[in-house]
Amino acid sequence: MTRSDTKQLLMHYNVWTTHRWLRIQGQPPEREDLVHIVDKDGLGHSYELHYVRVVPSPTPTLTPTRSPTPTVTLTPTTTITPTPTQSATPTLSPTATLSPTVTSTPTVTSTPTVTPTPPPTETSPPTETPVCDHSGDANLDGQLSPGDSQLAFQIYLNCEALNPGVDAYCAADFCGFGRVEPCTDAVTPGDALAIFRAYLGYSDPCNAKAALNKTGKSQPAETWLQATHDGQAGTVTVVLETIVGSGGLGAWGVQLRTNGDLLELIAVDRGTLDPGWLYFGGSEPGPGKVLAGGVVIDPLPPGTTGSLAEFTFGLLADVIIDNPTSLFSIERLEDDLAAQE
Ligand SMILES: [Ca+2]
Ligand SMILES: [Ca+2]
Repeated sequence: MTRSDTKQLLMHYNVWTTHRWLRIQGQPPEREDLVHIVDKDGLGHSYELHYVRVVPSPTPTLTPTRSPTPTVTLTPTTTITPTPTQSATPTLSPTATLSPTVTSTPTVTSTPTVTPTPPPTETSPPTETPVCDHSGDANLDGQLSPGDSQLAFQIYLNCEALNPGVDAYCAADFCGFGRVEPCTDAVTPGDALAIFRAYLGYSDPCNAKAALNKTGKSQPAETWLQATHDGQAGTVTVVLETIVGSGGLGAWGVQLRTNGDLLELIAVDRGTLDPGWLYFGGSEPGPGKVLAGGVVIDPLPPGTTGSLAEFTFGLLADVIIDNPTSLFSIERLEDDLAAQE
C-alpha cells in the first residue's frame, strides 16, 4: 500500500483485510472482501494498492479434487489404510496425509518385483554361445551325404543368396574350427571336398584336403588372369590360368574383382583343365564381385598346366578397352590355389 506522496503503509498494522460471507435471510449468500486503512494526514492523498498473486497454499493443494499434482500423489487413499497399522498417526488431517505420501516408499517395495527379472537374463548368456560342431551335415538332416557336400559348395558360391543359418554354416565349415558367422568366407570348396571324402569313408578327410591346400606344406598352384576383348560381340573373356602345385589340385576357389559399372557376368565355363569336376560353378554375388570354384575327388597331378575356368562378361558401355586384363584382379584364392601360410 503506497500513498501518493510515496509513504508506505504497513500491512497488517495500517492496512488489513477482512473476508466473510453475508447470509441474509431470503437471499443467497454474498461474499464480502474489505480493505481497511488507518492513516494520519491522509486527506488530499490517494492510495495505491499492490496485489500480489498468492501461490496456492499447501492446504488447498491437498484437496485431491482441485490441484492435479497432489491428486497424483495423494490418490492412494489406500496408502492411508497402512497408517492405521502404525496406530500412532490417528490424525487424518490433510497435512498429516503428507507423511503417507512420503511413506509412499511402499512404491519402492515394488522394486523387488524388478529384481527377480535379472536372474533369467543371467541364464541367457549360455544360449548365446552355441557350439560350432563342424559336422559337415550342412542340410541338418542328421546324416552325412553327397548332398551336404554339394550344399557346402553352393554355400561357398552363393552364401548371401542361400542365407544359411549359423547351424548350417557351422556344419558346412567341415574342416574349420571355432565359432563362425555365416558368409564369412569360412566355407570353401575344400570343405565340400572333405565332406564328400568323409561320405566315401576316408578316415581323415580333412587331412586329405589339408595335404592339398594352404595348411599343407605343398607348393600352391600358380594362378594368373588373361583377358581378351571381343569388340564385335561386346564381351570380355577372362581365363584363369594355372600351374598345379606340388600337392596336386582337388579343390579350388577364386574371387575376382572387376568394374561392376562396366562389366556384368554372363557365364563361367570349364577351362582346358577338366578332370571331370564333381562340382564346378561360378556366381556374381554383387556388382563387380565374381566367385568360381571346383571340386574333384582325384586331384589334378602336380605340374599340370592349363586354365581352370573361363569367365565371360558383357560390356555395359560401348567403350574401347586397350588392356582388358587390367580390369580384373584376384581378391581371394581358396584351398589348393591359396598361398601357404
Ligand atoms: Ca546331411
Ligand atoms: Ca572351412
